[in-house]
Amino acid sequence: VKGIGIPYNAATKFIDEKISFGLGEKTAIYYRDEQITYIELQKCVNKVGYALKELGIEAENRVLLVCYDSPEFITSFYGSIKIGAVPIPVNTMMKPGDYEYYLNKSRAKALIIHEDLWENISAFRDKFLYLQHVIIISDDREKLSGRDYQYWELIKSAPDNVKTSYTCGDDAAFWLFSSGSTGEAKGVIHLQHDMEYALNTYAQEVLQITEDDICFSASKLFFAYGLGGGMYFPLGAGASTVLLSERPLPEKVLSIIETYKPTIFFGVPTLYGSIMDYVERSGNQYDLSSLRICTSAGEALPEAFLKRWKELFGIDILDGIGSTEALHIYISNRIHDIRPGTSGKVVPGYEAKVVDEDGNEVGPNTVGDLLIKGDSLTPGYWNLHTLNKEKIIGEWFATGDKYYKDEDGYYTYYGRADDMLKIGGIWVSPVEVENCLVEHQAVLEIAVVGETTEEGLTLLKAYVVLKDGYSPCDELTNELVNYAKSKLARYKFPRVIEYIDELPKTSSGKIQRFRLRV
Ligand code: 3UK
Repeated sequence: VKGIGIPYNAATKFIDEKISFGLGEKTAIYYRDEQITYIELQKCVNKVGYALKELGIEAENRVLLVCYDSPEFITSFYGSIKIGAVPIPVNTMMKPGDYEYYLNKSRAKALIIHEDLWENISAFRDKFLYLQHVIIISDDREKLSGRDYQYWELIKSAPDNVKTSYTCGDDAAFWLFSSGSTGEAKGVIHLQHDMEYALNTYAQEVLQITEDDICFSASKLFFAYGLGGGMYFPLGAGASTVLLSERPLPEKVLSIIETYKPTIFFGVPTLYGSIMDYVERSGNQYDLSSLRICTSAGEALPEAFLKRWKELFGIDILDGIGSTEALHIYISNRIHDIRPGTSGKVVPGYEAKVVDEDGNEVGPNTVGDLLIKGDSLTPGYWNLHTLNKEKIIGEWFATGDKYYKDEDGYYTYYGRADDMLKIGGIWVSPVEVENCLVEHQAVLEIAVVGETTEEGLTLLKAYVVLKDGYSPCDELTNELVNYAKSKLARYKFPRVIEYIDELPKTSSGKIQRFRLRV
């Protein structure tokens, strides 16, 4: 047949090949008290693919996934890909307006969603312009469909085989949404071959992952970082993954590690910090000796954390920088080659350069803009023609990060080129938080910035100018915090509020956020 190219489908590589390579009976997923083998996983992937096809989902149709970390996340993801549809896993902590945006922007025809999350947004259904089918994942597997579909009911009746779509390596496989500084999220497209590229580079070369590994990612699967660490790295290597559907609180994370004995752990700096605080405060002993390596990404890992973690648990943390656009980590420290306080060296398979405003590469120890190159990079953002022209420069991609490289090739993070903040490893737009709080009756003006803690992490801080008739007090501070919590996703409220008389501004009236940064 002409015009279909060399067939390549990521579900073949990450699921079906495992069975043809003899790993069918091996545990792919540990979830609560279940152990799911590769063959069981494959069957469910096929059933989801079949069921979606039956509902009329075709190749290139988008499917939005609002799922907790669970086997259903993985079956929905690969089940969609197998039939050529394009899954879009999104953050489960968002507000109804965000889901309206994701659904309409992507024109997703189907939504696969956990029951309690659907209950939060089902009232807004009329606003979901392209949505045709809702598939609900309930804990009660016997629950029958009402107006919508029940995941388990669909699965039960679907055959466990489905034909793989005629995709090629350069077809879109999935999207991820990444927050932008204006508050509008950008749809980052990823191709069928991208996951294999990240597997063969970072996971193989840096983590040296093998079939014997058990991965546990505290970072959720809907983040690009967690998607690799908790799903396609272990599956691609024929290893196993441990899934945690709940919030990764220190106590929970520690108990998961002791119970399932993972060998590789993926976390963000704030989590490492809160685990260490928790362990030191509680005085309890935890046995994390199953871990051979821990990785950190999302924001720079404070140097002190590395030492403290090593003293507490005897394990190294590998800091590395990745992004949603690159899919995973492209500069990283190595096992036995860690330079604390840096992001490490370029991962084999990628190239990096630091350039000045004219795009010329700068010498060592000079700060500039970080550009990267590598085959897992996004072909572009959905429907953002102008931005694509700014960010994609031939084979190079402008990360938006300031970096410098030393004589030995280690890269050190030097901040963002824009106002975006990383709070707990997750993007927060100061503008979005400001726009929310300025609606509060007491607030005249507000500027939100990142405040660096003693340890080197970033906290969200709001400088507030009050309207006449209001004066600063603890009650008002609490009220403002609760206001933000009720309107925004839960990680976006300011931890610190400081009242000031006026905001620093340019002559044209633009708030000078940089003057407020400390
Ligand atoms: C920042 C870091 C310093 C940096 C991610 C691993 O974080 C991930 O993706 P996002 O799209 O954000 C990307 C941006 O976050 N950043 C990430 N890691 C570091 N800054 N040191 C680090 N180690 O500004 C970068 O441009 O949310 C991380 C794997 C996949 C990912 N998507």
